[in-house]
Amino acid sequence: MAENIVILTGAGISAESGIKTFRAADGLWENHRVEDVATPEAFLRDATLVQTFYNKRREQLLSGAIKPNAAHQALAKLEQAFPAGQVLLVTQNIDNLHERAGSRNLIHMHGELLKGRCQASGGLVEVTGELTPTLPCPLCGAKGCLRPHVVWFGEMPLEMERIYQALASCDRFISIGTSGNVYPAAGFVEEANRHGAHTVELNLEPSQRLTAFAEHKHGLATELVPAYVE
Ligand code: BJW
Repeated sequence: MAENIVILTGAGISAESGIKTFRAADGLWENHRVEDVATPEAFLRDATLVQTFYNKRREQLLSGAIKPNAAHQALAKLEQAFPAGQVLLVTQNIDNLHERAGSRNLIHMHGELLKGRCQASGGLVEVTGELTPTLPCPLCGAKGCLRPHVVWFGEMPLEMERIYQALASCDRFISIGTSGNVYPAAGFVEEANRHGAHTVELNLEPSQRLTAFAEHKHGLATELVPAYVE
């Protein structure tokens, strides 16, 4: 098939692997809305609270209980079935389940939980333990300089130029497991439509952006995704 495909994934694809989504009724984190924790202002106000939020999620991801599911695996297989570069996977998720399933042409537009960023140099380091406000940064030596390598509200998501280039030349855009609440990702469907792509939503329930998609199917990612891509 001579097709260029862009796939956008959100928290819903990792839900059946045991990672909570953000906006489900029980998606609150110790009574905080993600909008109140995932901001640079929250980090300035209370770095310990924000670091603890990410430390707990990192610990869960590394616990061994969280594994890629059939939806992650189906997307990795899809990429392998196409010539290199024709399938681009853009994830809003900061977990590492797509790469563990075997996806390689992958952009983490909201960052990665297993990386820390030096606030002085912008350099990245692998993180497999806890970040704390007193931990010395291995890059610059300053205490508490490392922040989670994640994109908070008000910050620019990563690799946007590459994503918009891919959207401009794709034949098919598939959005999986995302509520369509958070921009710029929620606007990718319009961008793909504008360039003539066929647009598809696969989600548990109709998303905020439902009417923008040419096709939509609703149900569990582990059932919908393998059935759609295989
Ligand atoms: C299943 C399932 C199963 C469940 N199977 N499905 C108005 C217009 C445009 C923009 C804005 C605006 N007002 C404000 C903004 C900007 C803001 C924004 O969008 N705010 C909205 C709240 C309105 N956006 C930003 O600030 C972004 N940056 C930006 O715009 O920069 C521009 C800029 C310009 C100039 C200067 C500077 C900047 C940055 C957004 C960063 C988002 N970060 C987070 C946290 C990242 C780290 C972390 O993980 O902690 O990213 S917030 C959180 O939401 C996380 C997610 O990636 C993101 C999206 O959530 P997602 O994945 O959709 O999850 P849910 O829970 O919402 O939905 C899950 C879905 O799955 C549901 O629909 C379920 O039904 C489904 N599901 N189980 C299939 N088994």
